Amino acid sequence: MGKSLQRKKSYCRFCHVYCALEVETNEGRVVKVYPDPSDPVYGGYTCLKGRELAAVHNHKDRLRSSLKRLPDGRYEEISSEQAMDEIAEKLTAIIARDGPRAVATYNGSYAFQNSAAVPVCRAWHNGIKSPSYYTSVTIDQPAKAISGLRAGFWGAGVHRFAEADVIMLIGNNPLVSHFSSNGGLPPFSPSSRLRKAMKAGLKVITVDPSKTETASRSNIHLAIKPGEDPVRFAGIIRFILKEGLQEREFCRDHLGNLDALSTQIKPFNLEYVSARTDIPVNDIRAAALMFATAGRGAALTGTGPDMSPHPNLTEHLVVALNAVCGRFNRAGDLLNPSVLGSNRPRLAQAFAPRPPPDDLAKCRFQGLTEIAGLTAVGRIKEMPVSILSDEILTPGKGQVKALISVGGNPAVAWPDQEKTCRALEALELSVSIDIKMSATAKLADYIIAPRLCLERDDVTLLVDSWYEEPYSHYAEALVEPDFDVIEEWEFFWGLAKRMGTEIRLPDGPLDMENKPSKFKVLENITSRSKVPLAEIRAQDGGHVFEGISVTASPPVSGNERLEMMPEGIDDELAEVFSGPPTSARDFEFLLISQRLKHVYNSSGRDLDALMKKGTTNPAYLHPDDLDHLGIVTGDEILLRSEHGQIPAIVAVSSKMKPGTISMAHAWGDLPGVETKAPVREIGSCIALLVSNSEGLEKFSGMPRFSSIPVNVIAEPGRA
Ligand SMILES: Nc1nc2c(c(=O)[nH]1)N[C@H]1C(S)=C(S)[C@@H](COP(=O)(O)OP(=O)(O)OC[C@H]3O[C@@H](n4cnc5c(=O)[nH]c(N)nc54)[C@H](O)[C@@H]3O)O[C@H]1N2
Ligand SMILES: Nc1nc2c(c(=O)[nH]1)N[C@H]1C(S)=C(S)[C@@H](COP(=O)(O)OP(=O)(O)OC[C@H]3O[C@@H](n4cnc5c(=O)[nH]c(N)nc54)[C@H](O)[C@@H]3O)O[C@H]1N2
Ligand code: SF4
Ligand SMILES: [Mo]
Repeated sequence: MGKSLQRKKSYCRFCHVYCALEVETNEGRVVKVYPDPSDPVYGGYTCLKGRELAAVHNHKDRLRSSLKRLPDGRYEEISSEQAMDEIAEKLTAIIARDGPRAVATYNGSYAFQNSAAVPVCRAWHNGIKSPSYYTSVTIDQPAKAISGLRAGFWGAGVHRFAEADVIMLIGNNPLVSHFSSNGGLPPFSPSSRLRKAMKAGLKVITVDPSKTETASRSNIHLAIKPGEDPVRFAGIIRFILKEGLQEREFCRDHLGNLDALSTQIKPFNLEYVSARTDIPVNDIRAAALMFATAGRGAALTGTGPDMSPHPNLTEHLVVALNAVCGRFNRAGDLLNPSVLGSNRPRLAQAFAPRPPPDDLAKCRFQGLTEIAGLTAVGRIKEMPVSILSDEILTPGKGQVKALISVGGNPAVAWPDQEKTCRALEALELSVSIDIKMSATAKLADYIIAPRLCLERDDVTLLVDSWYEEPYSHYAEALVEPDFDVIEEWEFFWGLAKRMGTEIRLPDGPLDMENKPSKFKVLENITSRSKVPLAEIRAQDGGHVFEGISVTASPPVSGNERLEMMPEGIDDELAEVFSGPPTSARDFEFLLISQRLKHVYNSSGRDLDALMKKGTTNPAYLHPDDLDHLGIVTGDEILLRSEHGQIPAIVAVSSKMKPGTISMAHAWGDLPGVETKAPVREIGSCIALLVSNSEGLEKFSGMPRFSSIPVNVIAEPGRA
């Protein structure tokens, strides 16, 4: 970390995609970032957000010291050591009085960008023996984990993109979001990757109410009515079975109760599906044929259907569709190498669902429990976020009294914003680890100022299993801040040391006397990796480790089956067949969730270059809907759901499906601020439209963040 102008390799952590960069530093300061064209996977790809990384580091509003809120509401700077002393003391007292369950942590999107934060937080939590461990996963796509717990999973996973003849992307827009599920478009330089694959013959089917960037490039785009994915899946599976297009041998050997599923989806004929989904029969048939007659390639979802009604059913039907078409890797098939993953064989066999662990913590609301068990993507063990505000607000045994939010912004991201904010204020102790005074930080007792990505070591752990190449990148800290900021994991290590608890990682407990280096912590976390971490660190930038190749292993047991008809699926199918909920019929529009290129959830809104792309989260509507409502681009409207109402600024888009409105989430500010600051300048918060008690999904508590029935009030002044 020298004092003069230097240019070194690193990677971006503005989002979860970790594009390779070259970073110019001077006098311990980040000056500018450049794409790294020599990187073997990213090939010089970056997006507009990543190119602002220097501005993020040098931002005038960035917290350069931790803060403590005083009784009169003012903030006072506090050293991180002093903050940890005080917080540890308070937590110890709360645990002594109310038990460990009263202490909760919430890992938001930026906890996941620090490769040590989530594992160390989880281990800290285990150390204090509190089940109140929460992450944004349960307000994202928890249905993917739930489907694995109910149907079981295939050990070697679905076919990957590299060899696919077809992919079906449902409510996933990787060209903007850079998000991919297994089998999807690897989001590393996704546009050119897609172009190359399509040139080589890949067929792409997209299912999205909106003609997204990805949909525009696909062979078939099904502009589905939001929320009707389970109907379309049921119809497609029925069609495939009726036409005999399934992979019979695979179905016979590996699927359980396919007949029962087949009987239950009988009513979903193509005409019915077309009427419900608003997709022409011929298009549904063409997509089903294109998918089923291809040799390889998977169907997969993004957030769209997983935030709409019946996500668990949708995800179950995704598994069923891939299973019926035999789109799982067999012994000898190439798998993503996962350099940081272990050498454990990936078995080409079904793993039947296991009974849930008998020590699941019970939530106090909605009959929910801890979500725990083994899924295709690993073990899950956490509590559902959607009802955490009730766990905080409702007195009684098990009440949550302290919350540490790590790189998250509950005040704009959790459902029912008004209740969330009441809960955050009601906490006896609220800590937020955040780079700025976010909406959530404004309600915290302590705001811990963290190191930013170019100030810390990290390795590409989060997306390790998404790389098709044996690639990994270890980035060392490039600048050393001359102010008091700490990493998220250091904060938990500091608390554990003071509280006398342990932090046990895969390779054993951390030294609690002398703080280990980040490298040592990461070495512990990745102790079973295929390449030693030191070797990855020794490379100059991202590196493909030639010679590492992983294939699916032969089955050990042929007796286990994927369960096609787990308990409850029949009722869910019957409920779906009975039509949309009656309440939805009182509303004219369905509001869907969609990501914007220039922000990452609530991040990016303080960066001038990004805000040139827009300072609000517009409500996108089809031109016909504008005509019908008598409104034009730039007008201010009100959106009213069963739960609440928000202002919004109209933007016309012929890509929208008529009757559908799209808006990005996590905009706006605290509810009080929103009424004062103009929606054109700060946007508005969809969480005000979403309930955390009505319509929660079974098992996960997932709220309805998409397909929200709303009405438009075109002249708010007169409302
Ligand atoms: N209505 C609606 N609600 C939704 C969704 C939706 O589609 N619609 N999507 C859901 C989904 S998928 C998710 S993942 C959640 C997201 O929920 P959250 O993760 O809770 O929300 P973010 O806005 O991503 O919060 C990130 C916070 O981290 C801070 N931050 C930025 N950089 C750093 C850093 O380097 N270190 C630390 N410690 N903090 C940093 C930011 O300032 C910000 O306050 O929202 C969910 N909520
Ligand atoms: N630039 C940027 N990138 C991001 C984020 C961001 O805020 N900005 N957020 C990050 C996060 S937290 C996540 S979880 C990922 C999410 O990654 P994605 O899931 O790819 O997110 P989106 O781009 O919103 O794509 C979701 C799509 O679902 C469609 N959709 C909505 N409702 C329905 C429905 O009922 N059925 C169907 N079939 N489609 C529907 C929407 O029109 C939208 O195109 O993105 C991550 N990447
Ligand atoms: S896609 Fe953009 S924000 Fe995400 S890592 Fe790459 S450059 Fe950074
Ligand atoms: Mo997310």
